[in-house]
Amino acid sequence: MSRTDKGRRTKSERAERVQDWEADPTLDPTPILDAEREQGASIGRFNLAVVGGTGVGKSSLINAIFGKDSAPTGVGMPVTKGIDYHLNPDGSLGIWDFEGFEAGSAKSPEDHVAEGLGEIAAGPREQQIAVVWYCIQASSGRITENDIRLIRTFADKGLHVILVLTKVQRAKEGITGRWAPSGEAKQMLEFLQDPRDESGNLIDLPVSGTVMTAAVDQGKFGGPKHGLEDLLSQTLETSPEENQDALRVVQQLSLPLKRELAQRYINSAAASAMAIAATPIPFADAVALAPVQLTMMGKVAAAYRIDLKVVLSAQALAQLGVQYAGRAAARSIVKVIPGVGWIINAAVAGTITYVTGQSWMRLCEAVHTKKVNLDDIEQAWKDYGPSAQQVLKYYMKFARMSRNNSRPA
Ligand SMILES: Nc1nc2c(ncn2[C@@H]2O[C@H](COP(=O)(O)OP(=O)(O)OP(=O)(O)O)[C@@H](O)[C@H]2O)c(=O)[nH]1
Ligand SMILES: [Mg+2]
Repeated sequence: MSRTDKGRRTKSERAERVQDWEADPTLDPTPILDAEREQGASIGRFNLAVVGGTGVGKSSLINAIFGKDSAPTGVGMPVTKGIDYHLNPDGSLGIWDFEGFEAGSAKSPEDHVAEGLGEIAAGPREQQIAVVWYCIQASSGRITENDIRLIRTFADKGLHVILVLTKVQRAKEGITGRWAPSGEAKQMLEFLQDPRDESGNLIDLPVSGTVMTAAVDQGKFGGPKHGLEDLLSQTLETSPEENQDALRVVQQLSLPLKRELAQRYINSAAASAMAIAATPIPFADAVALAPVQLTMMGKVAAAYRIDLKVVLSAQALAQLGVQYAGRAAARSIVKVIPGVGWIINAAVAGTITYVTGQSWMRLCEAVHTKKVNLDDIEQAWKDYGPSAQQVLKYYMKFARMSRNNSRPA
């Protein structure tokens, strides 16, 4: 009985307090935009070199992994004869297109490539190649000596080469029901497993990996498209660490890869929030957490390549800041946590920041996949905001974590 009374009283008390905090003129949402811009700039550009004969399916692969607006079309910036550099519209992807030279000209293809690579290496830092896709159409059945020399040329310059077999046809195996390469692709695979020249000597083929792909469905005799996730994950593993986040951002094929990055920003924001509230802060000062949360939100948006200035009006952006960060968010969450009262300690600060980040990440994902229009932020927050269950779950986690942190070593 007294318990119910107490609960009711607290609830109405809370309702009164909430009124004062509804309008929060001190909350400035610009850190979101700043963080988004800075993050975009610090992550930088991913540069991919693509080598392969005309029509082998290079553009189709690029489209499949980086989205429709990314493949080289029209004229790029010719850097050296036969080697073009193409940038996507927002400058997050650079593609070095090695295709405009042919065997039989005055200079050998490998001399040509070596010279081009020298020029690229001497060029700006933001244009340096992270990884090379050497594309060969599987139906050719073999790798030519010319291919082998070119692959060695890239490797000699310290670049990692992924051998990409394109238009690989597959058929379902009778017994296992698994898809396996068929026709010439099968022959090619057998060759690659033990590459030998005509006299039976092992061929030195300095590649970091081989991927079998089909960028489009190939009907009855070739099966559905395949190998794209594999190409993406090998590209990520093969790229220098300093380029990996740029790839996570610019690729459009895998949500988990973006989530990995966003989750890292959320974890580090939650840790900062816990540090801010290591000495508990009064609830009325919850706005002290806003910059951490808004910065986190800007970074997460950048991971999904959402240009908030484009998708949101100034008013919606301001509303977003209030909705997700500072006291309004703290209020909606603290209501759910039992017995914390009106003090924000490390566990509460960590929980608030973490669940806000998770909700925002899910919302960004929905915008990225075009399921949601961010301009309708109020409705979106209703659908994607944290549930009471989630808040409780993470509060337990953060409470445990902060107890462990405060325990003497
Ligand atoms: N069967 C099949 N066709 C494909 C595949 N990938 C691409 N194609 C087709 O092959 C043709 C050439 O593909 P592109 O992606 O334009 O090849 P590219 O290497 O960029 O060609 P260039 O830029 O002209 O050198 C197009 O008609 C594609 O639809 C595949 O995996 N299987
Ligand atoms: Mg092309």
